[in-house]
Amino acid sequence: MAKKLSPPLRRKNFVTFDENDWHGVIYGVQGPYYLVHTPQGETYTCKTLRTTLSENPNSTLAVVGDRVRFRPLEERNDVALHNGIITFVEKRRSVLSRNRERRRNRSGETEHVIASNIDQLVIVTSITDPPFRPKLVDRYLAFAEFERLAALLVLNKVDLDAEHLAPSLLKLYNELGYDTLAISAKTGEGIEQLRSKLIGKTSVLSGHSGVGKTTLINQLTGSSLPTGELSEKTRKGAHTTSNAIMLVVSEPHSGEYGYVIDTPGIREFSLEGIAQEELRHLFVEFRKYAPNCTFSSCTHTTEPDCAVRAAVEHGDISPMRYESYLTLFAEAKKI
Ligand SMILES: Nc1nc2c(ncn2[C@@H]2O[C@H](COP(=O)(O)OP(=O)(O)OP(=O)(O)O)[C@@H](O)[C@H]2O)c(=O)[nH]1
Ligand SMILES: [Zn+2]
Repeated sequence: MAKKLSPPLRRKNFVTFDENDWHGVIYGVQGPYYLVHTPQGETYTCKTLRTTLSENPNSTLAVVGDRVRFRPLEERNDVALHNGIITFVEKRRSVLSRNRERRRNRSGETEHVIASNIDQLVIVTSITDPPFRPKLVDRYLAFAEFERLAALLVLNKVDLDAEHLAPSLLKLYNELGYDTLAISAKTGEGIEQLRSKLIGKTSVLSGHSGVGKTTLINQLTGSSLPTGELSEKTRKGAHTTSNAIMLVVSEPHSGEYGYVIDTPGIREFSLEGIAQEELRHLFVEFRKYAPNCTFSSCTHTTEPDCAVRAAVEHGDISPMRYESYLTLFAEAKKI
């Protein structure tokens, strides 16, 4: 028997969480309003109240990606700016936060969360036009390691790969343990495989300008945005406020779906806050060799008898990856 849901509310004051409140996921933030997507594919524009409960103490109350419980308001007319109240925010599995120093701010948060419950980082690159940028890719991968996020490397524009660069790049990153996929957002090659890797998950999209993210998102979402007009508005809003916005990517036959977060602020995240000392642990292929370095504190840059550098010289570690490491190491802060 279907579980009974809370009846819609007449008045929005003094609402407290009820275990029959409805389930939803926040997919966008517009000023004081949260856009909530339900498992049935409906959307509600909700507000939080002082009485809203949270399982995430000292953190941003509600962010994109949050699993929430809410109560719809009885009247759904065009005059009301919102039609639901969030009564409860569930515990976050993971967070992407902007300020790593976690300084206290005026609202008393100890961290400012941009998005939550993320399963994977999708790094979109192009094989050519613009050229593949290994240092940027390795920066994103180090970030994924730091945040303990799974990473998926997408090589776009395979239709332009006259020099057949894709196979060796895919092999390199695959052997490091990262999931990879070659696609063409233009011809549609690999798009369905990518779609299946997004279903049932929340993914954050990253990649520099011109690699084809917008073309790709258009291919993947088609008309599956929760509500076209509203989402278009929030997308524009996101550019000025850096609020995250999630898009729904669905599988038309099965009705299964996943969420993709595409936000300028997240696209440009950096390794700011990651110290040199931490960076050496974020290049996965170093882990096998590092215990054989003479110094346990070896940074694999200038120390004598460095097993990582020896592995680079023997061709066991990619020189391209090692170059990326040196660049990121030079940028990272000493502690
Ligand atoms: N040949 C080819 N061109 C592509 C492909 N994907 C995208 N493009 C083209 O690449 C250019 C940039 O694509 P966009 O989708 O705007 O790239 P973007 O990553 O969203 O760029 P920003 O909006 O600047 O972040 C456009 O001219 C696209 O038509 C592809 O798979 N093959
Ligand atoms: Zn070393």
